[in-house]
Parts: sequence; C-alpha cells; structure tokens
Amino acid sequence: MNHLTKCVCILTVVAVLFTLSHSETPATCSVVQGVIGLNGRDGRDGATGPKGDPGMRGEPGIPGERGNPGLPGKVGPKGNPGELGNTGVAVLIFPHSQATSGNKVYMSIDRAEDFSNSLIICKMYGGILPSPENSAEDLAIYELAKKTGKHGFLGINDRQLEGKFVHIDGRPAVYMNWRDTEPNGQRTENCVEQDPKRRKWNDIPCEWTRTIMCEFKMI
Ligand code: FUC
Ligand code: CA
Repeated sequence: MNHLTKCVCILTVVAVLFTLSHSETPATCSVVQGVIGLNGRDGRDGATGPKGDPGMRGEPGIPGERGNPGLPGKVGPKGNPGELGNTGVAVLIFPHSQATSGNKVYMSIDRAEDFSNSLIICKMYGGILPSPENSAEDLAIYELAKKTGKHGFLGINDRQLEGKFVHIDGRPAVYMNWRDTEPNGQRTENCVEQDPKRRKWNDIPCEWTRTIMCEFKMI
C-alpha cells in the first residue's frame, strides 16, 4: 500500500469516529455473548485455631485382689509356774521332827525348797518360816535342824534393803546369831540358813534350796 492509500484510510477511520462521537442519535451496537470464564482459584486456608482444652481425667482403675493373710504371731512367753499343790494335812507332813520354845513349835518337812516356796508351804499350813526373836527360840530351831541334819531357812532376810535384816512381817531383826565373818553375801545372799552343827547363821542366796522348817504358834 502506498502512502496515498494509507492516508485515505486513516482519514476515513478518523471521519467515521468523529461522526459516531458527535452524532445525536446514540450509536447502536449489536451485543455478542462471550464464553463463560474459568472458575477462580480456592481461597487460602485460615490461620490455625487455638489449642483445645485438655481431655477429661480417666476413671480410676479396678482395685487389685486382697493380699494373703499374714503369718501367725510369735509364740507367747512361758507362763508362770503353777501354785504348789496341797500335799496333805499337817500332821502327816510333820510326823516326827519338832521342837518347842514357849508357845512356839517348830516342825520340819522332808522336802527341800527355795526361800519363796518354803514360805508358801509354811503359810499353807498356818505357819511361817522360823523367825527367832531370842536365844531360846534360836536354840529350839537349832535342835530341830540337828534332828534333820540339814540346813534350813529362817524367815529373817535382807531382800528389801541390803544389810537391813528383817522378819517376814518387815520388823527389824533385833536378835541375830551370825557365824564369824557372816553375813558376807552383800547383794547375792539375802536369805539366812541355820547351821545344824554349829548353831550359827549364814547368809545364802534365796534361790538355793533348803530342808523346810516351819514355825507355828500354839494356842
Ligand atoms: C558358806 C559361807 C559363805 C557363803 C557360802 C554360800 O561358804 O561361809 O559366806 O554364804 O556358804
Ligand atoms: Ca554368807
């Protein structure tokens, strides 16, 4: 296309445009429907929500089975010895050995016991362990011991307070007849024996056994 043709074309286009824009009657255009566009892209995800509340506490577990029973307790301590049995009436127990001083009679049993048991046996028959208060009574007790030929306990003792010899009822022993160098037992010899040969006293352990002599009051 030469220059002239170009110029004619441009002018024609300008003229048409000018006419359209200044025309009193609006220009009419035919509308042509286009093709429907593609869907838009999905939106972006929202921000992460806050952390949820903690879950509820679980139910308590089922209780375990009951344990086995414990072992039996230990064996209890040994019981105290029983009381002495009744060995018969006095007249059979004290058949021969007797001695007297005033209204007191001393008798012997052919049986040896410690101080405590001897005292129990004498009391059982209404008596007491011989408790001389003077030389005459001590002599009678010595005569009895001479008959049996055995040492025997007196009731006099210092079990309560070392060196303080008393009668069974607690009265201080005024009359005493110790062998030379006796009493010498201190804490270990708190009871007293009558010697069947020397008519003298000696302190010995209360746990030792001696032939039983008892004192009774005649009424
Ligand atoms: C005699 C006494 C002692 C002591 C002892 C158990 O030998 O001469 O003093 O009592 O026995
Ligand atoms: Ca002694």
